[in-house]
Amino acid sequence: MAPTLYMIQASPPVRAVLITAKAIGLDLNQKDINFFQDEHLKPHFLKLNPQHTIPTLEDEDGFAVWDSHAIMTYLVSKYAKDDSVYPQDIKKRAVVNQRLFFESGVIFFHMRNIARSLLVHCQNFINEDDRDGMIEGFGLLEKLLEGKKWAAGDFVSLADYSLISSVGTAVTIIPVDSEEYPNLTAWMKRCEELPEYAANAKGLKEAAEMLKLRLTRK
Ligand SMILES: N[C@@H](CCC(=O)N[C@@H](CS)C(=O)NCC(=O)O)C(=O)O
Repeated sequence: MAPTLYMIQASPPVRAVLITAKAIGLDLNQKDINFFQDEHLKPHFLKLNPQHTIPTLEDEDGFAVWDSHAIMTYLVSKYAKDDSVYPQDIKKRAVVNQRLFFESGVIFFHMRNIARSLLVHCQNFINEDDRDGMIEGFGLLEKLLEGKKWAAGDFVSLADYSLISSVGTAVTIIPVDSEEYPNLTAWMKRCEELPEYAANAKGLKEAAEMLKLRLTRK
């Protein structure tokens, strides 16, 4: 039976998992969680994931795991035909992992703060600290990409899937100048051309529309 992914399309970490599943040719049973009705806080969901975050994955025998990075590495380890997007080679894997933790601790940290302030607290502006933090994150990624085609080097990996889901969302409201960030801009374009990127498109559009709508509210 296909693993079940509890999700909403607009969420960047959900989209990172969807890109991964598409890349490895895995069908997921996609189950929408209604945030606006607090479905993630209902007992049946809390039993699966007491941290009440999406994405959450449920696989056979009631096995549950959450956090997109943990889900992505689990799915590849269990279901992928080869290790290309998450190499067994210890050093290559260490670099992929570093980028995944960078996404989690730096880029998504700021993206989540921004999304919360706009969508949960109904602000119509981005807090200066969050904007500065995100811009600093863009700058670090620009440096990480120096001389590299992909986030972890010369191969497409889970690092690209994770980073493009949140960076691609962030730039819809904090645009980056291609002259100031040439590596970042070229990398985003390369990611958009990957066939598996299609799994990101619908949710990205939804997220961008929601965020921009809040920013234009009086
Ligand atoms: N680091 C986590 C972040 C997950 C996360 O914060 N998801 C948000 C939606 S984008 C969420 O579930 N928020 C609801 C909550 O925290 O109660 C991941 O990569 O999965």
